[in-house]
Amino acid sequence: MSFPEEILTKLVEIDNTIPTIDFTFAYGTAGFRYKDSILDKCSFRAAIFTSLLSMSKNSLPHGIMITASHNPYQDNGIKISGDRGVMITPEEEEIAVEIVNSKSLKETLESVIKKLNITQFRSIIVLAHDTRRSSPKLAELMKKALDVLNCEYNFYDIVTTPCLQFLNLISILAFEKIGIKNKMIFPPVDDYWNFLANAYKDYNNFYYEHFSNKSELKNYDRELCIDCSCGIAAVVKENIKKIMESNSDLKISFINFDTSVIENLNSGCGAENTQKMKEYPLNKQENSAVKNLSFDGDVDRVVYYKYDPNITKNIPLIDGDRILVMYGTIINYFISLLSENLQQKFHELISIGLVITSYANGSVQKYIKEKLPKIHLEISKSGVKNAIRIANQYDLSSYFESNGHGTIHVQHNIQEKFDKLNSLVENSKDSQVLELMQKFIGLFNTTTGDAISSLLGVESVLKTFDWSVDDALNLYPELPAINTKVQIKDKSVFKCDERETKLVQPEEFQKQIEEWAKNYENGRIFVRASGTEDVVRIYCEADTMEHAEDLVKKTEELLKNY
Ligand code: NG1
Ligand code: ZN
Repeated sequence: MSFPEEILTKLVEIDNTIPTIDFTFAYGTAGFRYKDSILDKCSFRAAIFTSLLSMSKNSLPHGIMITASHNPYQDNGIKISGDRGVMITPEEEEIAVEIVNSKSLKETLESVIKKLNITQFRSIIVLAHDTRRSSPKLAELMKKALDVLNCEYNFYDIVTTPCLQFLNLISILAFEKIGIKNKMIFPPVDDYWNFLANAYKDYNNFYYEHFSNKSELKNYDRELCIDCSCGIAAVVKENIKKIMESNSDLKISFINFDTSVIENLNSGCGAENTQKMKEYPLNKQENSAVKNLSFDGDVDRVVYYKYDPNITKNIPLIDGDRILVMYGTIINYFISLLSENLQQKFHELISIGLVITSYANGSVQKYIKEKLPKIHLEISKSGVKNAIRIANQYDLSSYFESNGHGTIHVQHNIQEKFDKLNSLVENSKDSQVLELMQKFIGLFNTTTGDAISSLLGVESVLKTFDWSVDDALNLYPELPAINTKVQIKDKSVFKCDERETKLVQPEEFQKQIEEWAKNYENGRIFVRASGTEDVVRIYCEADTMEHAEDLVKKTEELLKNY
C-alpha cells in the first residue's frame, strides 16, 4: 500500500506556513540543540521523522523530548529515543537530518518512506518537554505533525528526560504485550516514580535486614540540599522528597526551585555551573546542609558537593567520575563478600567495565588501575551515546562523564548470569550478597543516565559504607584541574583524535601545548571543539592549581591567533 497522498500534501501545506531559516541543522551528541528562535520548522519536521521511524518498525513506540538540558534559557533542543528507550542510531540520525534540512519536503519524505520501507502507517510516540519558555510552542508544532500523521501519541507535559525515556521503554513493553492490533494504552508517569521508590525501598530494606543495622550509621550525613537549577527538578521535587524521606534517615531541602523567572534556568545554578565553575550555586548560603547536589535542567546530570563556608573557590566536588569510582568500589566490595570460589566464578561469568572520558581527572585512572584491578577501564569520546557503545561490550558496567551524566548499565541477559551464579552458591550469605548486588543494580533506569537514579545510587553507597561526604571526597585526592571554554572565530579548525585526548589539527598548536605541559609534574592539557556550543574547550591538570592556571593562561593567549 502506498503512503496516503493527502497526508503528505497536508504536511507540506503546514510546513509551508512555518518560516524557513537559512541554516543547516545537525544532530549532535544531544540531538538538535539551538537557539529556540530557529527551531520551529525543525520541531515540526523532527516529529514527522519520528512518526515515520515508528511506522518503519511496526509501530514501535518512540520518544521525543524537547529540552536543551543544561544550556541557557534562550536555547532549546530535541532528543529522540527509539528502541528500548535509548537514543536513535547514527543511521537514523542521518535521516532525521535529511528531513529537517530538506529543501523539498515532499520529495524527501517520499524517498525516506521508500528507504525505510514503510508499508503500514500506524505510529506511536511519547512526547514531553522541559520548563523552557519555548517548549510548549515547539510541542504544539510537533502535535500538529503527529495529528496529520494519525499518530497515537501521549503528551506527558513536563517530565524529566530520563523519565520520558523510561516511559518510552514501558510503552514498548506495553505495546509488545497488547499486540499490534489493539489500541495503545500509555503508561502513567507514576510508573516511573513507583519504579524508583520500590527499587530504593527494596535495597534499603534488604540491606538493613541482612547486612547492617540502621542504628550503626555514624558518619552518614543525614541532610541533603538539592539545587533544582530552576528546571524540571523543581516541578518534581515533592516526588523526590517522598522517595528519599520515606526510606531513610535523610532530610531533604531544596534551593533554586522557582521556575517562574525563565532567565534563572541553569543560570548561576545547576550541575553544569557547579561542576565547571566549581562554585556554590546561588542561594546555597541560605541553606546550611553539608551534603549537597546540583541537578541540571532536565535532570539527567548530577554532581554532589560539600558545603564549607570557609571554602569559596574550587569547592569540593563529587563529580561524575567520583560517582563512577564509588559504583566501582561498591561492586568490588559486594564481590569481596562472596566466598572465594564464587568470586572467581563471578569474574569468569560477568565482565565488568568502567567507562570515563578524557575529561576525567588523571587520578581517577590511577585509582581504578590500582584499587580495582579486576575491573576494566575504558576511555570514550564525549557524549553518553559514545560511552554507551563501549559500556555495551561488558556484562556489567558504569559509564560517566565528569559533568555527572552517566549510569550503571547491564546486558539484557544479566539475570541469567545471576541465576547461574545462584545455582553455584555455597551458603546463604552468598545468595544474600548476590541479591543485594542485584537490588543495587535495580536502582538504575536502564534507558539512560538518570540523575534521580544516581541520587539513589550515591546515597546507597554512602549508607552501605557509612560514609560522610568527606569520606567520599577522601577516596582519592584529585589533581588540581581546570575545565574552561573560549570563543574563537572558527572552531572547526580544531580537529581531535578518536579518544579526544589530543588535536590532530592544528599540529603546531598541539605541539606547543604539549611542550608547555611537560614543564609541570602531572601536566596534561587538551583542547577540542565543543559539539554543543560555539566554543573550544580547554581541559588542564597539573601538580598545583597555579601550574594549571599558568598552562591555561598561555593556551588562551595562543588561541587568540585562531
Ligand atoms: P561538548 O560541548 O561537545 O563538550 C558537552 C559535554 C559532554 C556531553 C554533551 C551533551 C563537557 C566537557 N562536554 O559536550 O560531556 O554531556 O555536552 O551530550 O561537559
Ligand atoms: Zn541534561
